[in-house]
Amino acid sequence: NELRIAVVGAGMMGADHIKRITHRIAGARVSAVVEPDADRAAAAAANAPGALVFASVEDAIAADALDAVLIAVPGQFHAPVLRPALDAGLPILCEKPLTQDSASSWEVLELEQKLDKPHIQVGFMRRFDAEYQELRQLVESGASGDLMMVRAVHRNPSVPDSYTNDMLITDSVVHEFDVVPWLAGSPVASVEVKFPRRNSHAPERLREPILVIMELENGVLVDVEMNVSVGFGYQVATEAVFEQGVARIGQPSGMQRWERGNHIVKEHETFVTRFASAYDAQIQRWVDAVRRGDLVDGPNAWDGYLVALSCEAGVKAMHGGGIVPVTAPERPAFYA
Ligand code: ISE
Repeated sequence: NELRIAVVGAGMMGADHIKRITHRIAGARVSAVVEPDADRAAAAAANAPGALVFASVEDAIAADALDAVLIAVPGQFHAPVLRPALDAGLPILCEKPLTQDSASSWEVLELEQKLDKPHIQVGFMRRFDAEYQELRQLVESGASGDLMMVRAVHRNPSVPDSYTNDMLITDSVVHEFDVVPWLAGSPVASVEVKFPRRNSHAPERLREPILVIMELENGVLVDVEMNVSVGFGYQVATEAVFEQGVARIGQPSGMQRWERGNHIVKEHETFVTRFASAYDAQIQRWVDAVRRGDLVDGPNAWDGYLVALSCEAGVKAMHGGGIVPVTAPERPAFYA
């Protein structure tokens, strides 16, 4: 009983997931590629032997061409795919963010709660990165004392033309809004945004880099350097400051060269390679969970909703809102 997955969206992430499922994931195959752009669809489907191509998820559902859905269209198009997939009672892996604002995320939660149990896993893949997992274990063990501060850097060489200023928060810092509370075992209490000097190499529409300061409910203070025009490579690194120690993850670990008076370490250039094994682990565990009937093994739609609240606070803070509190309603028992 191989799981038949429909991949919705054949852009960079969708195409990467199609190859991953075809070549590296056990127990599943891509049975449908849902993509209105015919050229893109054909190029992606070439990596998925036997997959059918559909222009909409509704068409794929009507043709009974799938057992589960992987949503990899841009964030603002998630809700229109989530609704029919939930109506059909399908297990879903939805790339981040869940939806583009907390009101639409809440509507998704309401729809999901009509089902017998959570059906949506959200693609916050950093939780599946081996070093992040090791750091979380260190926090939980207390071996270095209590965690006091988290210093995070999130650097992209460049961003596509479709990347807007608010996406610094909603498309990029969105990852820290999920992974840091998960690491520290405490939700975000407030968000503030500061502006260093602007990078003159940034596209004109972007006011970046930005420094995002989050305070967690347990008092841990977090600073995130969000910087998307660095040119030299892709870096996601974290330093965790404990009472009796410091831990660092995400340091460059590629080939080292000594040459003409320099020591060079190869750096990643894209998240596709930096997080390749995290994506592999995420999809494999999701596939295994769906085949067992558990449907979710990782961050769920409630986590996605909490992140949407933090993103809203972050966008408000970035637009001059000062220190913006994040307040969440009580978690429904459905997500316990
Ligand atoms: C992109 O959408 C991602 O999810 C990457 O992980 C992140 O580093 C990048 O800034 C986003 O635009």
